[in-house]
Parts: sequence; C-alpha cells; structure tokens
Amino acid sequence: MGKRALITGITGQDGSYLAEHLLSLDYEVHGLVRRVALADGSRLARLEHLRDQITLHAASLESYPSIWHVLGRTSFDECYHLAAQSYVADSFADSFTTMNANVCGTHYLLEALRQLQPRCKFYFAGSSEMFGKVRETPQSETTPFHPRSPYGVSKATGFFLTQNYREAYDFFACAGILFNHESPRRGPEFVTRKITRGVARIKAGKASELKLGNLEARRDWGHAADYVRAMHLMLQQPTPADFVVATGTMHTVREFCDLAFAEAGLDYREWVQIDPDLYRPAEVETLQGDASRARSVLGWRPRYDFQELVREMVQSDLQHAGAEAAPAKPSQRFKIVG
Ligand code: G4F
Repeated sequence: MGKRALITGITGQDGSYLAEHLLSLDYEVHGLVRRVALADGSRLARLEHLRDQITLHAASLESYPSIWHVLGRTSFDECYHLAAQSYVADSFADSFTTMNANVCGTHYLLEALRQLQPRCKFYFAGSSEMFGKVRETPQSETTPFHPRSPYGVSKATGFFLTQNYREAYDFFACAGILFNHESPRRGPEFVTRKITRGVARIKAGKASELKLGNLEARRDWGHAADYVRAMHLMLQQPTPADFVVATGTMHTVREFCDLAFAEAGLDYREWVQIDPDLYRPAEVETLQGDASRARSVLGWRPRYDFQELVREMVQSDLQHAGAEAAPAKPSQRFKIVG
C-alpha cells in the first residue's frame, strides 16, 4: 500500500473522483463524513462503487473535537480539504452557515493538523469565485481577489488561512484556484446539471419547460475528473504553491443550453424560460482562467473539451431519466470508523 490520504467532502462530485484517482495510484483512501450523512445511504451514492476500498470516519468540520479525534487516531500523508457549502446562491440566502462551515471548518482542520500531524501535506479547494468582479481577464495566480458573494468571501478567507499556515508554520499547504468543473456527478442545483437534467426530463416527457436565470453569464467549464488530477499533482511538488486550474476557454450559459438541448435533438429556445427570481443579488459575469503555471510546473492539461463535457452529461442524464424516482437504499457495507 502506498500513501494514506484523508479527503473531506469525499461524498461530493470532486471527492468521489479524487478517491478513484488516488486508489488508482495505490493510495489508502479515507474520508471524513458527517454522522448524519453516514446514516443516509443516498448521500453516499457517488461512492457506492468504491465501498470496499475506502474507510469513512464520522466527524463534522463544525466540531473541532471530532476532527481532533480522527487525526489523533490515524496518521495521513496528505489531506485534501474539499468539504464546503459550495452553492453560491445559497450563500446569499444564509451567509452565516456558509461562513461557519467554510471558514471555521478550514481553520479547525488546519490547526488540528498543525498540532497533531505537522508533516501531513494539505490541499485547500479554493475557487475562481474569489476573483468575483474580475480585475483582469484571464485570471491567474497574481490576479487580485474581489469576491461577489458570501461564498466567495468564505473561500478567499480559507485561501488566506492556508497561505498563512504555510508562511507562519512552515506547513506544506497549497490552494488550488479551481474554475467551474462539472460532470454527470454534479449536484442538480448547479446550472450545468440543472440544464442537462432538464433536457432529459423534457425528452422523457416529464417536464415541459426549464426555468433559468442569467443566460449571459460566462464561465470557464472543465471536467471534474481532470481537475482532481491537478489537486494530487500540487501535493507532489518539492515546495508548496497555489495554482489556477482552468481550461482557458469561456462559454455563456446560453451556449451551454444550446449545445445540451441540441445533443437531444431539441431547440433550447422552445423550452427555456427566464425566471428573474433566479438572478443573483451580485453576479460574477465572466470567469476565464489562465492555467499556464499548472501547465508548466505540474505538467497538467485537461483531457476533456467543452463539447465532450456537455455530451457526457446529457447522455448520462438521458440514460437515467427513467430511473430518477427510484428511492436510494441505505448502505451498510462501507467500512466506518467511530
Ligand atoms: O452553476 P453555478 O451555480 O455555479 P457558480 O456560481 O459559477 O459556482 C460554481 O463554480 C465555482 C467556481 O467558479 C465554485 F467555487 C462554486 O462552488 C460552484 O461550483 O452558476 C453558474 C452561472 C452563474 O452566473 C448563475 O447566475 O450560471 C448562472 N445561472 C443562470 N441560471 C444559474 C441559473 N445558476 C444556477 N445554479 N441555476 C440557474 O437556474
């Protein structure tokens, strides 16, 4: 067995792809999961196919003692901190929950690692939302932050906490500044999956329209499976540093709709309705990343392009459209500690 890694947020899109990637590299993979999620099989759905290969620890990032307990019991070579309240629109609705989870959770984890496992390498999932009202395009590691949502503020704070632990305590801590990354495992609240699920429901005769907000917002969308490779590469470097991870190409939400509906033989203009309630109080209009540093230092390149990403998501949702209502069965087969 190779190295041992701990992933927070292992039940999410990125966590499940990262767990797969690390297992393929012969890592021993552990995840931190809230007790309430462990009791509800549907929240472990993205990990079902890995259930015999990973170990889950019950802990909450809101509880310092629970993190301390896990880190006091098992030592790790690498820690990937992906857990967060990551839906931007929700962060406007309840900014306090977002700040508590994203800022305090990161701080508790960093401090517990510093006290108990100072040689464990640490990855923080930063976000292009930190650039917010962008000062330049494309955005790189030197572009100043100007977050436009409580979520963006919380991620910028986590980024600076990570940087401060690196500088003050000589801790191997890095942040990835990840631009939007999607996949068939993306949560249905995010615009890409909302669209591809909407396409499948319309095609299956289960819906007659799709309500969306700002169609002119522009994003740099990549595939999550590509982006987790960059996370791992960051922790294999001789010195810790922060990296932008992006494709460098930008598309509007409208273009995503156009392509996704066309993939199912539909014209989005006949099905998409604009709902002003889905506009955000403060919008990030454009995001486009410059990942030259990741390319030259990490040797990282995305393997998927935009068309392949959209096609894979639509095809997956079309396949599952008939099975959507099936209830998830709780699983007892995971190895759970604590
Ligand atoms: O898919 P979104 O909700 O993603 P957003 O806000 O860009 O954030 C995602 O990417 C970040 C990286 O930059 C992550 F840090 C973050 O955790 C998350 O993964 O919205 C994308 C765009 C926005 O401009 C939004 O206003 O799509 C626009 N949009 C238009 N109609 C919509 C909708 N977004 C959602 N979720 N739902 C709509 O109906």
